[in-house]
Amino acid sequence: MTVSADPKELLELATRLAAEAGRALVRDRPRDLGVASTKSSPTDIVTVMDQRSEKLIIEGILAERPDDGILGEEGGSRAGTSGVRWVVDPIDGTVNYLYEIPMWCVSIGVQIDGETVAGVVEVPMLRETFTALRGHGAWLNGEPISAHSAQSGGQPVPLERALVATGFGYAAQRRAVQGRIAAELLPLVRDIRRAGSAAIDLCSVACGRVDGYYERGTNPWDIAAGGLIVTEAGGRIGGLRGAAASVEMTVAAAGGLFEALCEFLEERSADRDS
Ligand code: LIP
Repeated sequence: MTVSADPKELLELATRLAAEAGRALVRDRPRDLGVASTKSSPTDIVTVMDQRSEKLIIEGILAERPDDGILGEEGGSRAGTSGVRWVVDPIDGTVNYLYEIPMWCVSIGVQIDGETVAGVVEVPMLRETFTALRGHGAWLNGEPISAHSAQSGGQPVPLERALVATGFGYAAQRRAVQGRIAAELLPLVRDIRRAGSAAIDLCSVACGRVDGYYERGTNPWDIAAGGLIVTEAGGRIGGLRGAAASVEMTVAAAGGLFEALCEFLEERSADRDS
């Protein structure tokens, strides 16, 4: 059952907590930051700052909304009774954060009865805050954004002129397959970019910094906020063969290119690890 929840108020809380976590991640980063633990492989890392960021965000949520549910990347998940669920990636782009590469962010999506209604992606090193409210649009630092690339005058971008972002998993077998697929795509498109954060890649689609994005292996916390930002900026997000975006495959682009990217990936069964 959903108690009264105003998406605008949820977005305001999410944005405030993402900004607070972002400031702490910059201010409190130990100079000797190391790897606190690993997950799916020795290179799938967690730092103490991922854990502190998630703790700060969850404590801030529950202080104001104690009955909400939470899905957190670093284990801070809990069931709720309000119908509102917060989907939290305390640092998306953890490897970039560890190596002091600026392309990392805090991503918070907010769902009511399973539908994402608000999202924020906070990119502290770029001083950029991407937000979206279902049915009301998407913004970068408060200014409206569009997935229709400025470079193409708002026209659909053909595959051969597309700047495409992607990412790779942590398991060697999957990376070998992903590398082969990226190698086949490379001569067919303008170029490829690999930023290291799915949430930032999705925001880049939403504001026309890349024309499309695809990745196999994204988690719900990687794409919850960025997926809403894409659709509210007029883009499309989904999986292959008409499926929803999922860990199997996430594709995002403006119309026209979205279908062409999906066709390329479907022809190569890119949603498999063999
Ligand atoms: C990252 C994803 C990115 C993927 C990276 C990594 P993390 O999430 O956002 O798309 O390519 O390998 O998984 O692990 O930094 O939270």
